[in-house]
Amino acid sequence: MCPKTSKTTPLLLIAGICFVIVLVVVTGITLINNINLSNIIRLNEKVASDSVSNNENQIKELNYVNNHPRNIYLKLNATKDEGEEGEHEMQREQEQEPLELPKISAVIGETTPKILENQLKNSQEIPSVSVTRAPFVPTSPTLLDSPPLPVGGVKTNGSSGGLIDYEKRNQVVKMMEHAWHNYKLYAWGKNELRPLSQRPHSGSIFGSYDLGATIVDGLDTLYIMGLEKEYREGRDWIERKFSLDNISAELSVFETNIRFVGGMLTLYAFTGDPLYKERAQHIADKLLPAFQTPTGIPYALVNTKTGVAKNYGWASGGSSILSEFGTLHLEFAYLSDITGNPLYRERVQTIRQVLKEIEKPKGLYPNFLNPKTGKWGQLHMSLGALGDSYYEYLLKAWLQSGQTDEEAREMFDEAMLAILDKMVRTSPGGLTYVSDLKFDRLEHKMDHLACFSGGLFALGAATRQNDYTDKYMEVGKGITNTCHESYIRAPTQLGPEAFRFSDAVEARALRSQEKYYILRPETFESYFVLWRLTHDQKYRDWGWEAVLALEKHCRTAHGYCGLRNVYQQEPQKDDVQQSFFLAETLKYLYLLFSDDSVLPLDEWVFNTEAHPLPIKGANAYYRQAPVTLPASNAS
Ligand code: DMJ
Repeated sequence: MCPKTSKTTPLLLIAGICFVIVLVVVTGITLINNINLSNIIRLNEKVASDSVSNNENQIKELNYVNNHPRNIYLKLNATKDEGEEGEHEMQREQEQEPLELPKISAVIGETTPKILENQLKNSQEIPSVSVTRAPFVPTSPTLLDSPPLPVGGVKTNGSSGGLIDYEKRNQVVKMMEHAWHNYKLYAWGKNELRPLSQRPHSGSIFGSYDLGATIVDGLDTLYIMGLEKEYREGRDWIERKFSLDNISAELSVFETNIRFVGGMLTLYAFTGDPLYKERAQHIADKLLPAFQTPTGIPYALVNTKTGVAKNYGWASGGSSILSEFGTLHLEFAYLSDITGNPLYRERVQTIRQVLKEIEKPKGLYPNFLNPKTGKWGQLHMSLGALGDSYYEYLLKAWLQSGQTDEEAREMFDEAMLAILDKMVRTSPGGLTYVSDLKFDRLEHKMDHLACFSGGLFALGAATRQNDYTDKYMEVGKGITNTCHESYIRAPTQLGPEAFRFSDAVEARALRSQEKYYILRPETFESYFVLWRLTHDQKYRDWGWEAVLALEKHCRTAHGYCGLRNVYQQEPQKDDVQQSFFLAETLKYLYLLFSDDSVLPLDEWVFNTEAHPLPIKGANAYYRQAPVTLPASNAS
């Protein structure tokens, strides 16, 4: 027995091991498949359950169609126009431009509209598409008890302003649907989407928590585009899931303000839905501890649970950053007005006073300021990264106030004149650009971020007639043209993160870390503003070139990605669909092909994340509340 047993034992052992290996492999494969599958199923179920909403609430709280700005305009006009004629006008308008909810668009080549398909074949050629006259929509709702319109609103010239380019605008709507549906499928409730890997992206700017950044940032774009079903899903998620209570996230005060507070405020202005006002205040309250500094200049980061705030280690000896603490004014001022609590406005007014009184080297604002000492850090100045939206908010605070905040306009003009003198230059090839300034040395480089300033200069020119008006407009057009050049000098027709000017190159990135494009909106923002102000067809043509380039290079089967190098014919994609692609890029492109009555510039002012806020005294959506709460020193 013994010898027999000893012979068969190794065979049995080998057979046993083989069996176990096969079992492990088969189980593993099954598990992986199940995990992938169950992830998708779970996400779908989550989306579905998050979206289930009680019908009664929907009707009571959303009243989407009735509250849509376009329909309020129509209603107000119908009442104003008396009797049957007004009603017929309203009916005709609705017939001409139905609130169509197109189906999710598929990958290029499957359901791409003919117009786009043809043009993708030859993206240099901009075809002349017949442009239909837009239905008449009054641009100013009845102002009820509001004061009269301030003198000197945004003026437009030209005669083609009332036109919608339906085909191109519809294409932008389809892009929005593609971006949204894929976010919904693979990253619902998370911050952003990774389209290539079909999973969520957790960008560090949102901390490590699931704050639904794409939902909050993109929701007003859905609303403006009339994508009602998607809008409702987002609104329901905010109601059910969005809260900063009981989490210990370290949030960027700036990013949280422009995307989350800004997004909620716009939604409140559009709908009057108290949910958004409550959430905007909830978020802003979590940011308040960051303002507890000796100067009142806030820190960059704040912990939502402990209230502990701090600055970035890399920012010039513990400094706060100009573009961050200087880009809170619009949201905080408006929040005070709709809540009746002056505290928020007081906080940003303190920042304003510090910046007004401090000595400015050569009239310029350095990018870094120490919140403890109130002294400037490194003397680096920029209209791009670290500086940009501070200048934007000076002009826009004045506009938002109905042009009564004269201090803001003065500070804007002083700053822009210094920038014109010390930082704006013309290249040998005749391109206007804004350099960075480091101590006394010009760095002949312009960030993509600074491309918003084309629109900013033009908006400054259009809203006040003074000695600088012509210069502002000339520079605004020049910068916008230069940014367009930075796009068309790249084979992808999309612009790099930064571009340089030297004897050898113009409007071109030189360093590898400057060659990427992350779906940024700034150039299109300037096309939109310049289009509204001049009605020069070239801005729409440039915008359409961009749509074609985005479709060709950035679109994937599961959303939109940035590119690692715009100078390659077939660039690698970065696998991130930024929330600002939905909030800004697609919104500005949509508005570029809309007529002027959609968010007219003398009634709405866009925050730096493209969330439109109403202008006081000029816009019935301002929804000012009576002052009820005393300001408090505590935060
Ligand atoms: C956005 O978050 C805002 O436009 C901000 O002002 C700058 N950066 C991004 C878009 O590029």
